[in-house]
Amino acid sequence: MVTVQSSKAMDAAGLKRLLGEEAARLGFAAARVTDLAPFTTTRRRALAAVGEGRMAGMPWFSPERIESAADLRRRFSWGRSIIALAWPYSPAVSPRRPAETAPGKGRVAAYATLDPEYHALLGERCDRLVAALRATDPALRAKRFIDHGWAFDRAIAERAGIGFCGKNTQLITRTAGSYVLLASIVVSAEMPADQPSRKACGTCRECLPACPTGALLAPGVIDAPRCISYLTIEHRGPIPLELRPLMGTWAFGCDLCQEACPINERLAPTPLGEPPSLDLASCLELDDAGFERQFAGTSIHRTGRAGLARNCAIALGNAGDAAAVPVLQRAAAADPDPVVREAALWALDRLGAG
Ligand code: B12
Ligand code: SF4
Ligand code: SF4
Repeated sequence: MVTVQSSKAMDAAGLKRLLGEEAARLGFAAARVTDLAPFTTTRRRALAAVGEGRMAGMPWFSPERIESAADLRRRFSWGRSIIALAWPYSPAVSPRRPAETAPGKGRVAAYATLDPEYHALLGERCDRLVAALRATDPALRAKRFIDHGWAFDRAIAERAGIGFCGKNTQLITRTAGSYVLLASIVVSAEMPADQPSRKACGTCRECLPACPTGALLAPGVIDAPRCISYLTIEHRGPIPLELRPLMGTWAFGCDLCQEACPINERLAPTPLGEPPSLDLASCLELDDAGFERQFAGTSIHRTGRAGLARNCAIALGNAGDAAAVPVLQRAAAADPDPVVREAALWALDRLGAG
């Protein structure tokens, strides 16, 4: 009896070793394991966020999803372990040295430079990881989650000890700071669970005032409808007038609360040579076919043509460069989407050319 138990324990430990080796070989920055116990604190926080309107505009982030994500055993009764994975990416700039964009350019979140875009990239790597584990046990069952809200990726990573959640709500790792994307895989194999990280932000609060829209209401608490990432990527329709001047030249996503973080100064991967950017005028003038040609298969595709054009019009208004007046006038008169026409009119007004 004793022999059987210890050999089982060795199998679990061996599988976990294989997981670590394969994940590193595939390029993950970290791979750790937690169990399927419910995420009661995150469930409470997520329900409060929805109830208090801090997730407004994302109806897919529903109480049904929250309940399912909070207790993955409900849908995956065969699950015995959750694998938490982090994929590193390069920041735009050396952290804490804010990126300057050239005239006419709009800023783009650094994760959007991953090619292929990260859902496809991480999906393929997760499948290869599962295939390696399955080679030891063809009956192994697995279900992967990448970002879609049916699993709490940050809470899983936090409990598995991949890092801790900072005051900017980002999961901060030892290997790549907060410049990681997360994936989670429920598997039917038993593996020893890792311990959560004991690190925390301490007395630092630098990210809170770095947020230009005041979306970080308090440590760990975000008002998503005020976040530039939400406004430029998820939000459909006109952007609230009072937030537009605060968005600067961000055309897709926002990295400011990561760029402000001193932990990233030490731990983030080597920055990209140049901050990723878009040519605002040419993106404002794209038609549907041009948008598809330029952005199909990239993260930026998520905005749709009109969403990106709206963002570019607002960024041109905020950039304060009168050279943008002609392109804004053309968009205000002729863009097929009323939201883009209105954003262009707003930008012209802001440039004093309305
Ligand atoms: C909805 C969503 C958004 C929304 C809302 C963000 C939010 N913080 O909830 C919007 C559109 C604003 C957004 C923006 C971004 N997102 Co997003 N998003 C998600 C998504 C789909 C769900 C997040 C969720 O469940 N939120 C609900 C709350 C309760 O959960 P949470 O933030 O994960 O909660 C942790 C902390 O906030 C903290 N916490 C929560 N409440 C409180 C309260 C107190 C008092 C305390 C102390 C702590 C605390 O504890 C939780 C973990 O235990 C996840 C993918 C996923 N399925 O998990 C990606 C995800 C969180 N996003 C991600 C990224 C990269 C971003 C952006 C950086 C993109 C960009 N560059 O533009 C920005 C960052 C903005 C920010 N500061 O968070 C990554 C995060 C990677 C990381 N290192 O953390 C994820 C995990 C996607 C992925 N699979 O990689 N996102
Ligand atoms: S991503 Fe930008 S807008 Fe959103 S919370 Fe961070 S700094 Fe604020
Ligand atoms: S800037 Fe400071 S408070 Fe904010 S996440 Fe980084 S360490 Fe934490």
